[in-house]
Amino acid sequence: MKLHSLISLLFAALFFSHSAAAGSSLSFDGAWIAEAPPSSKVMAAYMEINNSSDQTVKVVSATSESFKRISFHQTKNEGDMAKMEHMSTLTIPAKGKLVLKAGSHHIMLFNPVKRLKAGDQATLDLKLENGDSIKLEVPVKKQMMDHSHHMHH
Ligand SMILES: [Cu+2]
Repeated sequence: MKLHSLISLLFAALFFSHSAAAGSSLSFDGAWIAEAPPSSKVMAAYMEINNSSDQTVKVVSATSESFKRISFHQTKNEGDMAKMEHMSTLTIPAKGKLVLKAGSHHIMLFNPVKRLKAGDQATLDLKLENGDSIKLEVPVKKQMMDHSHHMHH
């Protein structure tokens, strides 16, 4: 990692340590990444995103040094089958919130660069439609037993 990116990472970590993005109306509560079995090529991130502004805010992409690829999904139930649908954006309504949780909207994290276990952290870079970007430090936690498991293959 180059020094300037390290510095900006540290700066962002300080700046966003209260989970509020400067210049943005979004706040992030209870963000976590579910620990996955060692063989797993995919993990999921959950959080609640609140939008205090009068305008809809869209997250258009996400990247991380910890994962090769990130996309946004929504789980839909069709009979007994839970199907994941790709979403091009995470859309947070004006004066509203978007809840990312198991069985619903989530951030899908593909191909971890190294195994992430409970207690580890990953940095997610979220890019907004207006060009702003937000860095989130997200802790990895053990998945609760009652969470439906991700079927991705
Ligand atoms: Cu998914």
